[in-house]
Amino acid sequence: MNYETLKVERRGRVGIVTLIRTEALNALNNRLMDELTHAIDALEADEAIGCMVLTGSGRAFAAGADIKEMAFKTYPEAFGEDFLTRNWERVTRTRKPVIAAVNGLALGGGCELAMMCDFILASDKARFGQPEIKVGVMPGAGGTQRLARFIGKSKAMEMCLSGRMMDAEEAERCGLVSRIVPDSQLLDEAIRTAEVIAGHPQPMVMMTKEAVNRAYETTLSEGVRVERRLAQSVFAFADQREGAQAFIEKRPPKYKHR
Ligand code: DAK
Repeated sequence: MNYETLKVERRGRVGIVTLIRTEALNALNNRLMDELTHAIDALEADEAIGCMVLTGSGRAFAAGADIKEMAFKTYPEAFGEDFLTRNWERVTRTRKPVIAAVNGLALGGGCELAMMCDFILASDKARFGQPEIKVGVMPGAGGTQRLARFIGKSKAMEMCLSGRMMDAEEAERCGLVSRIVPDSQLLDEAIRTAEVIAGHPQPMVMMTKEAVNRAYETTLSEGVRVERRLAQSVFAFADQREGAQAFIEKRPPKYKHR
C-alpha cells in the first residue's frame, strides 16, 4: 500500500508508525484509518518485529475523527458502511504491544486511539480530551468506556460532558498515561522502551499483554485463572529454559522468541 497519511519505519525489532496528516492535526479520516489498519497488519505479521510505537507529528497526536468527513453523514450511510468501526479497532486486536507516544493534542477519536494502545507515554506538551460534545456528537470509539476505566467515573464524566482538555501532568496524576517525557526526548524514549520490551521473549510478552488485558474484561478470580494457565504454559517454550540457564550461568540470555 502506498501510504499518504502515515510513515512506517523499522528500527531493529521495533516498528514505528507516525501519523503525518500534519496540516489537519492528524484528524482521523477514512484513508488514514485504512492505512493504519494496513500498517499494523504488516507489522503484526512481521516476525522480526516485537513491539510497535504509534506517534503523531507537529502539534498533534490526533485531533479526533475528521469532522469535515462526517459533517453530512446520514444514519443509513453510517450504519451501512460501519462508519468509524470497520477500520477503527485494529490496534485493539494486536497481540504484540503497541505504545502510544503522545506528542501533542490527543482529542476525541485521537484520545480514544491512544487509549486503544497498551500504554501511553506523554510528551510534556501532550493534551487529552473528549470534546466531541462541543461539535454536536459524542465519543463513539470507546471514549466513555475506556476513560471511565482508566481515570474513574467522576473525572471521565466531567471530561466527556464538559469537553475540557487535561494537560500531561493531570493525565499522569489520574493514571491515563504511564509517564511524562520531555517533548524533545519523547520518540527516543518510546523507541528505547519498545526495544526493551521487544528484547524480552516474544511469547511471554504476548501472553503477559493478554493477561493484563483480562483484568479489564473479567472477574478477579477468572482473570487469575487465565494468568495461572498462561504462566504454566511458559514451560513449553525454549526461551524459558534459556532465560533460567542464562541467569544461572550469569550471562545475557539469547532468546529465539520461541
Ligand atoms: N477534523 C477535521 N479537521 C480538523 C480537526 C478534526 N477533528 N481538528 C483540526 N482540524 C483541522 C482544522 O480544520 C484546520 O484545517 P484548515 O482549516 O487549516 O484547513 C487545521 O486542522 C488546524 O486546526 P485549527 O486551525 O483549528 O487549529 P487551532 O490551533 O486554532 O485549534 C483545536 C486546535 C484542536 C482546538 C481545533 O482544531 C479543534 O477544536 N479541533 C477539533 C477537535 C475535536 O472536536 N475533536 C473531536 C472530533 S469528533 C464514532 C467513533 C468515533 C467518533 C465519533 C463516532 N462512531 C463509532 C460512530 C469520534 C468523534 C470525534 O473525534
